[in-house]
Amino acid sequence: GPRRSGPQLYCELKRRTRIRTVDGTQEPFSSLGWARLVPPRPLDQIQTPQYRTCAVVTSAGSILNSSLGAEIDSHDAVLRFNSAPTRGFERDVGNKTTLRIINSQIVSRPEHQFSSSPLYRDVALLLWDPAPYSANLTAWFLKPDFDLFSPYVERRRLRPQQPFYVLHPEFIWSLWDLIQDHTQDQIQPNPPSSGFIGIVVMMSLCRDVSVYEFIPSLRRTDLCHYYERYRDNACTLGAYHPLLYEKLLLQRMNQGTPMDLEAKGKLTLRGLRNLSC
Ligand code: NCC
Repeated sequence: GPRRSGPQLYCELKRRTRIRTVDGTQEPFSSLGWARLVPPRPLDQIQTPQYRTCAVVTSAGSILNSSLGAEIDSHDAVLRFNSAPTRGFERDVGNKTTLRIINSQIVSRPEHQFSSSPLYRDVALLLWDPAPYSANLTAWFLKPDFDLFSPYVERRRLRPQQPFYVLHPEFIWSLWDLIQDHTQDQIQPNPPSSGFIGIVVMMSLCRDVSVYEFIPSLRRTDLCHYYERYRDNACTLGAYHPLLYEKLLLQRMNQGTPMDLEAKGKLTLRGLRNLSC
């Protein structure tokens, strides 16, 4: 699509994406009684009034030795991803976690110990799975990438007080459409990364969003995650996810300084709610 300026991108994002979760009003979920299973409060009203400042902490290896922990924890809310720990890494990543976005591998693969690990307790959880683009919910329910539905139902029954949502495939794919429409290349037909999904969620919930190490700082490394020894450049540039395109798009929306980007890997983004478009 045509190259849009930063302010135009904000308005496009606001116009075209609305956070949506599976709320039990559509089949097959309505017949399964999900209207009573999901949290009564919609995700975009999880906090009233709105969070003021929010931090998004990616899992990139380049956050090691950043000493960003205190700055990250000074935000009202902090979003982390999948199985990324804080324990033992507080100096660099902080220790506050308000929300965690998890993909369907986390709830279905035994090594993540979803039902017993403290990582997934006392935080709001947002779960997603790469549904088919058609977003036929019945087809998705019968054949998800990884089985997310039974662990979700089980956790809702066990801990009804925990805010725990399943992101709607239409929301995920609306983000893919947006990325595709703002690049010249044909991008791979796979959903955006948890990182991109999480950043847009926080832009909807918060007035200001600081994102750490989505765009790599000068500490850039092929170390995939700060909490593992595994090395692969694809973690930063993408293979399955259109990660490079996600990064180029958000870099155009940065309101922060080049210094912050280089030294902290920090993008500063405005929340969408108070934009006048
Ligand atoms: O690696 P992952 O992502 O959990 O990372 C969370 C988000 O941080 C950003 N990131 C991460 C590493 C890096 N070097 N640079 C980055 O920018 C990305 O935005 C990323 O989304 C995912 O998106 O859900 C993903 O999950 C993992 C894996 O499933 C989970 O960690 C659970 O083990 C995927 N890896 C595999 O499936 C092998 C990864 O592709 C995407």
